Amino acid sequence: MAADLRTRLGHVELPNPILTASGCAAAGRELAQFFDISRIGAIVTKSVMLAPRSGRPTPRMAETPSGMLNSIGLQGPGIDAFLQRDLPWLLSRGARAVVSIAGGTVAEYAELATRLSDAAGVTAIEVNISCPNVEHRGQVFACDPAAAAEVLEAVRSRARYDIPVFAKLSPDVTDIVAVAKACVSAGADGLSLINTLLGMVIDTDTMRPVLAGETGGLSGPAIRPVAVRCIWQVRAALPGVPIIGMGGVRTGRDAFEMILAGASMVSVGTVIFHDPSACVRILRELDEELSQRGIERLADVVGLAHEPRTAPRRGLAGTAAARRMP
Ligand code: RRO
Repeated sequence: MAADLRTRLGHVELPNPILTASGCAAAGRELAQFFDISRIGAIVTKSVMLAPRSGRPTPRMAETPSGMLNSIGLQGPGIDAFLQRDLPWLLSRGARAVVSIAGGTVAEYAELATRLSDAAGVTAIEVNISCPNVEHRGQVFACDPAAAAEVLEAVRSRARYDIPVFAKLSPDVTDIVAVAKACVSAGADGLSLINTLLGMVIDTDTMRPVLAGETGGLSGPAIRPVAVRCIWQVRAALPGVPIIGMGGVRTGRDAFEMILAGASMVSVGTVIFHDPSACVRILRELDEELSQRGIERLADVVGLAHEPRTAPRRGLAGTAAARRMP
């Protein structure tokens, strides 16, 4: 690697900023046949709940222009099986594990945080308060700043002090900055931006919704500009708060765009379904994007797009990043 890609997940240092996106690689096992999963910054697991859950009925995936809809409905093995089987396996592979958690109540999130804190080897907790595929919108805690804060406060107070806690937010709100501020005030160490957008497809032959669950979460390149906008707005309002950016990243250049907007880590999701080794490819491409521009350290360009446009468009001369360079 030519550039220094180290980054910080709260107070934890990662060797590089490329992570999997929750829900797109289960607990990492499927990806291990394609690449060494310890090479990327971390595996972010599918959101785990207290109890095993079979999820929504099928069909639960639909292709859309430049994206896809999913209506999985939080399928998973539950925390006991995760702790007995999946976490030890991830650790045995030398991977860093960011564990995504989801619950139907504040108490469930708190219990999950306790269980994960009792286990060894959890790098961070991503608190998924924004799953679109739940029975009631009232369960989407990320749609209300006060509800979001309640969950984050409960998790932060139960999670071991050395485990960073990130809140995963929904773009389906009028003011994502208000939700972000509420989560950070409640103790979140960082923010994951963004979950999928609520969408729907109707089959014009059957004249019925394609998904059995009717609505689903829209992901893929179609949502990348929405993600970049959310990262930008939150970075502008909360410049010191680490952001994991995600939403339609397919290439190293896409990841670089999110970094310029303010993300210091980037999760890769939907592209994994047709390119299972996308994470390592994107890592290599990001390194090339930085090297081609003479950028030696990733940390120097996080949020760079917020600086006034005084510099040549390519390169760092005249920017704060350049002034920090030796
Ligand atoms: O399981 C899902 O249906 C799901 C979740 Br938990 C989520 O956070 N986002 C999404 O698009 N699907």
